[in-house]
Amino acid sequence: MPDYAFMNQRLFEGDEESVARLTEEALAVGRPALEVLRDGLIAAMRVVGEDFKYNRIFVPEVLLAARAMKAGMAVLQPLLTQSEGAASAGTIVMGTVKGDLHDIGKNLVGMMAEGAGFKIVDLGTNTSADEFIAAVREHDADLLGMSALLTTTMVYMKTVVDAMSDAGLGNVPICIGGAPITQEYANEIGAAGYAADAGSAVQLFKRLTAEGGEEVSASVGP
Ligand code: B1M
Repeated sequence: MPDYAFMNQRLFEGDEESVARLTEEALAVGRPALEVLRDGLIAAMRVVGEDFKYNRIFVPEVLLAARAMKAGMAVLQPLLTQSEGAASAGTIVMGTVKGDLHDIGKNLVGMMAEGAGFKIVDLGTNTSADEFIAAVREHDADLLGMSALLTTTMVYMKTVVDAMSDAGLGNVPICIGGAPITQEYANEIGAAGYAADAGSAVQLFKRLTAEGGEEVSASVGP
């Protein structure tokens, strides 16, 4: 059994080489990728978030921890994105909204959705409504996914929902997520769905693309 507490500590300290190596070692002894992700990486990031909140650590330390988290995610990526089937489940345009640079959660959602057979068009961070709309049109997307981690940037999701509607793309289901997002907020801004984590986001995407955008939510899985 891998020593996840040790791995958490290395991530907390921003030791990306150790985190990558420990991730590889956990996989090598047969631990499932989702377990390594949940217990080795996400658990540590939760502590980083708490300590950041209470000013026990600051942006430079959080940046290092984020880099270490990404090093672990890079090791897991081939396993998480391994597609379940040959047929494409649909195309999803995804991005973090304007003003927001957080991308770890969005990347995780993208990887797991890719693993479920979706084609992901990742617009990265700081994405404007115009960029979302252009990408949805260009790729004839089946769904638009938005992520926001700040209470100051989540409000931009409504701007995008409204702009999509004004652009005649109101039929494309929009799914939102990120730490401050709730189902109530999704309802309020007219998004088709909300998911609390990457595992439930994939279930939600499957339902939304199959059902053509009914209002649903999900909150199970890693
Ligand atoms: Co920032 N940050 N940060 N930060 N940061 C938070 C979000 C914060 C909650 C920390 C805190 O105070 N406890 C706080 C926001 C407070 C608020 O708005 N109320 C905060 C702040 C204040 C800031 C700055 C303003 C700090 C500053 O400069 N003074 C600044 C803003 C920069 C900007 O964006 N303009 C900032 C900067 C940064 C770093 C750059 C240092 C770094 C980001 C690095 C990166 O992403 N490349 C960072 C980090 C790492 C965090 C915390 C610690 C961790 C976020 C993370 O990666 N979590 C975060 C604390 C927290 O969230 N509690 C914090 C792990 C990830 C797996 O979870 O992203 O929630 P998460 O994703 C989950 C779900 O939310 C969901 O599934 C994912 C996987 O399970 N999900 C979706 C996400 N997107 C989804 C989309 C979907 C569906 C589900 O559908 C499309």
